[in-house]
Amino acid sequence: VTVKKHPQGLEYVEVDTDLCQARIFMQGAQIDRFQPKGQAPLLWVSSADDYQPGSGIRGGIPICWPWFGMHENPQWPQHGFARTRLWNLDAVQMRDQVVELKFSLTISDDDKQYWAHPSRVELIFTLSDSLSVSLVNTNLGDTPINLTQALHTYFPIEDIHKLKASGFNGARYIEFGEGPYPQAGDEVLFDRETDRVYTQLGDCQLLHTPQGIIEVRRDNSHSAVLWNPWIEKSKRLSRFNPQDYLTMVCLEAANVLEDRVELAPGESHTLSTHIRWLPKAES
Ligand code: TA6
Repeated sequence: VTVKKHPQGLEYVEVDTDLCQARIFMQGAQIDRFQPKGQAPLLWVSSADDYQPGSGIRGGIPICWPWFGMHENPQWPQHGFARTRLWNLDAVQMRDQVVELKFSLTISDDDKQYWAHPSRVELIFTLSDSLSVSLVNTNLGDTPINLTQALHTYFPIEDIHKLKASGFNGARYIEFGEGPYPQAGDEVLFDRETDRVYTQLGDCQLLHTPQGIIEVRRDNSHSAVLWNPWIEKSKRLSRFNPQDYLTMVCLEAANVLEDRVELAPGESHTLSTHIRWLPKAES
């Protein structure tokens, strides 16, 4: 585990063990690389990203906190402010080639316009041949805290036309922020812009690619976002190539809508996502 500086100035922690390679930037505590040894990368990053400080990296796992999406105040940044702030690296532990990194964000005075609650927010990465990320909120004040959040994970897939996502049975979803909350089927195929917020969602979804399955599990989350910008929106996105939509999909562990986080004084909440690769059984 070493701390390095990217040519564009951002500092990052590099992990290289017998089990995996990974890279996590101090800005946003944003992981942009995770690759189990001998396997393909499990996170996607756009080659159009210039790693300029001040905006989240287009890929890996940007943190949406302390709100998901647009705030009711349209002047406030989409997906909150945590992903553009410098987080502190508080602890590094390694046991049997498994690395755990703990980051925390201190709310600075100019953030108090957005977030005036005495609280602690931490991000814990557990890196082995799979990837676990936990977002821990603790209410240190004497008034209730109410927030929405997401681990906005970008996954690499070979071809969006061949991707099947499954595990949505029984959930309800809204598309592009509008109702009417249709009941979801188990599987999703992609042939257009997809921007769905699922609620009442089971804790495991699968991304079926020709080479194998990416398994995505969530703890303490009953909501998730499934997103592919498709052709037109791809042209409007920053740090994104027009063809990028063909090889990526976002499946985001979330606490949004009625699944938002409400913390009484002294209470904590941990949102986790667990990502692992299941190779196609050697046929
Ligand atoms: O999670 C889906 C989404 O809300 C999309 O609507 C799109 O805005 C995406 O997030 C990316 O947002 P960003 O602010 O990172 O460009």
